[in-house]
Amino acid sequence: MDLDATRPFASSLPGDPGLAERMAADGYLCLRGLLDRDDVHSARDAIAAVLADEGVLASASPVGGLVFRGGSPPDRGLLERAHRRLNALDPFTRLADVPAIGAVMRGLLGEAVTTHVRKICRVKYPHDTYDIVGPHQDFWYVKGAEETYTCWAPLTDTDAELGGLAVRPGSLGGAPMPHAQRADSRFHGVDDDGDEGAWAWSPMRAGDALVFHSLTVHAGLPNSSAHVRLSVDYRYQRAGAPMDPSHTRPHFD
Ligand SMILES: O=C(O)CCC(=O)C(=O)O
Repeated sequence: MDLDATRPFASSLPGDPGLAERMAADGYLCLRGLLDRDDVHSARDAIAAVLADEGVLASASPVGGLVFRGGSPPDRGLLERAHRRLNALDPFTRLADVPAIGAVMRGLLGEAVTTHVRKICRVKYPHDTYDIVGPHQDFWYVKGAEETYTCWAPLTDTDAELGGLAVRPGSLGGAPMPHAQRADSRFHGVDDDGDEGAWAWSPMRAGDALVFHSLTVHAGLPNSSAHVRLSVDYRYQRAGAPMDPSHTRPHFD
């Protein structure tokens, strides 16, 4: 995706009473500064310490810029082991339930909101295009209730090189779309019509968050930097609504 051709995210203010209407129109909210940067940095540091310990970073100092050690991306065994350790990190799991996200979710879903146990720490290695999630709807993966929202937040500032997430505004309102296995990625996705102007993307700062509906088409972007990209995605739905069993267990469980 040519990021120069995309439009910038429209920002929303966390306390705005019109957030639900905005979500209905655009399918996403870009909430600048929603999260406390200290909380985000605590999650980043805890995750980076595990990655440094697993030998993935160039520097044993976790915050040494998250520079990748180079060579091939970690193999599946290391990935699974690392993710099991990441799932147990308190600053990573706690961030999903901070009051700021809770208030946004209650505005969208009503008072009784459930956070999915399956919280995902995305570790995107430089130039590992096979691990890039192309255009897709989360509903295809999440199943359960269509009225599920994802909160995606970078744990470091992101720019065009680091990539981040792009969304296709207004794609909400449609039905679940068919997904097919991509030839060039380990993920399934939807066909994209190639209209880059229909996509939104902007650089983000640690503390910013994107919240989107499970039917909103969005895409992870390639990481062409020398750094590992860290982000989290957490999911929320109405308490009591159907939930796929895979979302009642940790990622890589
Ligand atoms: O972080 C990424 O690269 C992709 C994340 C994503 O697609 C999602 O949270 O649904």
